Amino acid sequence: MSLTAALVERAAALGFNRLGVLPAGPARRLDAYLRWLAAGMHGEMGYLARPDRLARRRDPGVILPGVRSMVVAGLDYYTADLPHQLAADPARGRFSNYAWGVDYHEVMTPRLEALAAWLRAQAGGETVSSRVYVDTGALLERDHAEAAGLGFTGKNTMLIDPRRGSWFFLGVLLTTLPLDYGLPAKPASAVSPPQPSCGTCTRCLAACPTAAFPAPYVLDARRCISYLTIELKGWVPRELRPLMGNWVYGCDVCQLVCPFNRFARPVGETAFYPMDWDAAAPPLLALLALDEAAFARRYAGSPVRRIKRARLVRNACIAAGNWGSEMAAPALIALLDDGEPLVRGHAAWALHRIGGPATQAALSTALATETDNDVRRELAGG
Ligand code: B12
Ligand code: SF4
Ligand code: SF4
Repeated sequence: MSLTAALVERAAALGFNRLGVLPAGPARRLDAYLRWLAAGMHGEMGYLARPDRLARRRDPGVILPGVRSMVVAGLDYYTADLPHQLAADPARGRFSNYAWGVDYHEVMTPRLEALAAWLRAQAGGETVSSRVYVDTGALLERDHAEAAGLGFTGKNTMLIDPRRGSWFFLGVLLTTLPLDYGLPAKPASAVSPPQPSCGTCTRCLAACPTAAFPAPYVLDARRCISYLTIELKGWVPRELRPLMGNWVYGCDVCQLVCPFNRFARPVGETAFYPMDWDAAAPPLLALLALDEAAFARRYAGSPVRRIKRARLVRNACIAAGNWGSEMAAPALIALLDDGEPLVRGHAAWALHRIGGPATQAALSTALATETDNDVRRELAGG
């Protein structure tokens, strides 16, 4: 058996659902990436535009001198559909599927490292260097994954496996070893419409709650709920808050509507299953009541811990404002005294949405003592 065929078997034994191998080189659609950056669509994710990172995206040899091959692995995470009555319940906050269980970085990275160690061991006495990345590398993972034959790029910018949909993570292993390349990387000019493709479908573009797609295959991250709830550290633009519904961590709408995801099968990987439905869509009142200790306990090992308590409660305040129920008012009024201005300000916004004499009185009382100008603006409703 060739080394590459054995590698594919080894990856499957480690639990990966798909694997592709290609010669190391720049991403084929680097131009699209540069246009995206030039338009500012990366928002505050400044690391994506750093010149040293761009140099790496142009040439993976900057990341790993002497790199010959890229191994791209996919790991499925679809477990189940959230029952409709929970998904549509505005009293609950929704978490994106990928955050229902254990942090995928912690599941995938050790497996990629094990794959790299196995490859090194196969090389006999030869010195082999390698690097593994899940998300964090200066690499356009979806572009390389498409070139490696793992799927096609959808109009929602997701990499889609035509047989199983898009509910899978990607990871990349760079190695100085030469391998057999079943699907050689093609120059950008050769990327005529990939087969299969979205065809005439435009469901994701129409369904996006914040109209984040200025064109097919282009996502303006600044409008994407995933960016707003996870990556954006500060104030969520006021005009977007009403459009965010009850999403409090990520968003799955452009995948949920995609017909290719009808083919998704629940994974055997237990790490990605939610403990219970409250892990996927907890009551907003429970999220609003989280203090630092409860947050740390509840989200240990979950990707959610990355955004820390203040950002999650900020997101829950927005969802509570969209719920608009007086039932949320006492918890939101209590948050007007929170230590974090971000939380106080978004709680004030939610209380304005709820309205009523009691909330008005609480907002006026808080305004009398509030010193932070951003929070004062929210309390005043301006
Ligand atoms: C920054 C980032 C984000 C940003 C920006 C997303 C975006 N679409 O650009 C935000 C925070 C919004 C985000 C959201 C999500 N992300 Co994200 N994200 C990343 C990250 C770190 C970089 C992506 C990037 O460089 N974007 C810049 C754009 C320009 O590049 P691109 O997305 O690859 O877009 C390509 C296409 O648009 C294509 N293209 C352009 N024009 C044309 C024209 C045609 C005809 C065609 C065919 C293609 C095409 O070329 C572009 C360049 O390759 C990657 C990990 C990585 N290192 O690659 C994960 C990654 C893309 N994210 C991932 C996931 C799971 C998500 C979410 C589903 C999470 C969630 N549920 O909230 C959402 C999905 C939103 C969406 N529809 O993309 C997975 C995707 C797996 C997959 N099967 O595709 C990745 C690969 C992480 C991982 N390791 O698994 N993400
Ligand atoms: S993840 Fe949600 S907000 Fe972001 S592009 Fe998809 S549908 Fe729009
Ligand atoms: S919903 Fe339709 S247009 Fe969007 S990615 Fe899926 S197939 Fe393509």
